[in-house]
Amino acid sequence: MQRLLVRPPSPRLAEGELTHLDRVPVDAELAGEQWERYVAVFRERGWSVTELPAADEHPDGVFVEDTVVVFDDLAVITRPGAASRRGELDSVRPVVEGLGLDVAAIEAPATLEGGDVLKVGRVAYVGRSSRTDEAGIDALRDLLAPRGWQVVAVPVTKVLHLKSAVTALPDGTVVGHPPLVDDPRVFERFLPVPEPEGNAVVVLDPGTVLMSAAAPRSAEIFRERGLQVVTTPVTELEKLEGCVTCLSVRLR
Ligand code: CIR
Repeated sequence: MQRLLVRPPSPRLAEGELTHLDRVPVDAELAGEQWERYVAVFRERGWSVTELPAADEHPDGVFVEDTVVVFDDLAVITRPGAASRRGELDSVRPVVEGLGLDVAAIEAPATLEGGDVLKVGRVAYVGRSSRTDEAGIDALRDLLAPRGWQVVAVPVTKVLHLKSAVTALPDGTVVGHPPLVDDPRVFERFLPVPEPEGNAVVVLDPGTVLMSAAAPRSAEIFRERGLQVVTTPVTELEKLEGCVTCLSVRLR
């Protein structure tokens, strides 16, 4: 069964962390509507949705992808590099344990955020970013090597997370907007897209991807490759350096 983990946006979303973008006004009500529409895309396709308890005191709590990464039956609770985000973990662990997964954690002082982890086949590309450090990458490698995963560290200096720069299509082709990608040559296959919001795709099924409504030319490129493309507006989340991937954890 396909399961989605999400958390509703906090009314304090506008106070979330910003690293590469300037703060602009955020419409919290519109953010809530956009989040509902995002979740509905999955529900309509038969995904089971597990809602984490609201954590309104954590402005960035909606970006749940950063707090847990799942590899087969193993859930790795992360340790965010942003100290303001560590309190989000308290409500993640019990929910993940309730799903019957093995649970491991990145331990202090190492840091790792899920937005830095891009899975392509049995390879986990991990961004060495302002949020994920070498110790976090090593800890993930120690957890994953016995389970047949390869961990490949890649530099991230131009955006917040690795997945703010690149994600992968169902066939494993990595897509990204070149000005935001440190080194596209680390990926076996790389497809450039013309819009910054076009780099973020969520695989809904082997023939369908979900992406931001803000990247119509990138969507057209994916359609020309034979993919169905579902788009949804996430403007208010993009203002906080979020995107379609970071709003959920997908369990398949
Ligand atoms: C942060 O800076 O932590 C949030 N404002 C945005 C997190 C986005 N997460 C992601 O791309 N995985």
